Amino acid sequence: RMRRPEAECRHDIDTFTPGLLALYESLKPSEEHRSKQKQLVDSLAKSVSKEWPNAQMHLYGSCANSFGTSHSDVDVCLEMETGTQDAIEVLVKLADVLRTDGFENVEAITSARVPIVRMSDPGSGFSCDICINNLLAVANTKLLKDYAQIDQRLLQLAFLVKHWAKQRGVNETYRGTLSSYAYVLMCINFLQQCEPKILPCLQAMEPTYKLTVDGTECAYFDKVDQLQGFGADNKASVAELLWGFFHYWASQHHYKRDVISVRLGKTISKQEKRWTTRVGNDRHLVCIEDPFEVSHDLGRVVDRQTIRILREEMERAAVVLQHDDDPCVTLFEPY
Ligand code: 3AT
Ligand code: MG
Repeated sequence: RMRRPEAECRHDIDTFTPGLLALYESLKPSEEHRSKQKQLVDSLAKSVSKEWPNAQMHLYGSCANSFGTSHSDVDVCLEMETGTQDAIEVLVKLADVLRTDGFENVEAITSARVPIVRMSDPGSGFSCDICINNLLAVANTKLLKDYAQIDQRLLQLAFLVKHWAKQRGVNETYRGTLSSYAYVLMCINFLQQCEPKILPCLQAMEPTYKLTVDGTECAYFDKVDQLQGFGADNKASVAELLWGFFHYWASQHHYKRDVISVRLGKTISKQEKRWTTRVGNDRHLVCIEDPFEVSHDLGRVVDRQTIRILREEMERAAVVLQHDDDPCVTLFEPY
């Protein structure tokens, strides 16, 4: 059993900031990566417009929310009238069109919560997921992107956390751990709650952006250029924040009682959300409220066994940052 992390971080924690920032820089996608991504999107747009001239293409996920690394896939949403056809029929047709146009490994995955076509681009080798009319994902992509523009420490923290999660094998929803999207929301919520606050709560402010998707209203303050310097009173370094993040999830978060809510910029009780009993497969052991689809718990994939793995990893990370001689290496060691 490992030592429990202490409440205060070590006094020399800042000496690790340069190493962590160098790692962050190395994770950011290169210009070449971006231009290849753009080529993929352009050739996809060509294929789609032949069959569906009125379809609009949106990028979502990490290729558009600014949290993408050079290993991220490309997520595309097609907005279109499907008439009497349902989305599944359209996806099957789309898969045919893409195969004919030379895309590789084309596969319609129709049983998923969000049905998609998955394929890879022979030019770049990138993997690409295409969904239809999933405009909530387009809205939450913009929300994340807007948060990222307020304080650069969010991007730095989230890249490091995503990298840690991938290296440690806790970024796999099909195995009961958390999605990249969930980790970014955890980072935002952490920075909304630290003292002094590093991020505001955009959904609690006067809305300047409004979009209604299938009856769900997505509204928030999106004039983020007016919020530059919001977190300037908090001088915490990236190393300190990274430790704080893991320390929070290792030993401060009240898993039994609380739900983290980016929408409200704080935690709320499970009771309030009626997430106290298991309904179907939703166990609500780690509760992360989707900012727009508020009945959706992004932690619902976590079960009794994977919550233990997750918490042990959080604890390991906090201990490594607290006691290890070379935490920038040890923290990200493959599991
Ligand atoms: P990677 O860099 O690809 O790991 P990502 O942000 O693209 O990170 P995903 O590919 O897992 O993450 O998801 C793509 C987008 O789909 C992110 C978010 O806009 C949306 N999304 C993912 N999971 C959910 C979910 N459970 N509920 C609502 N939206 C989701
Ligand atoms: Mg992605």
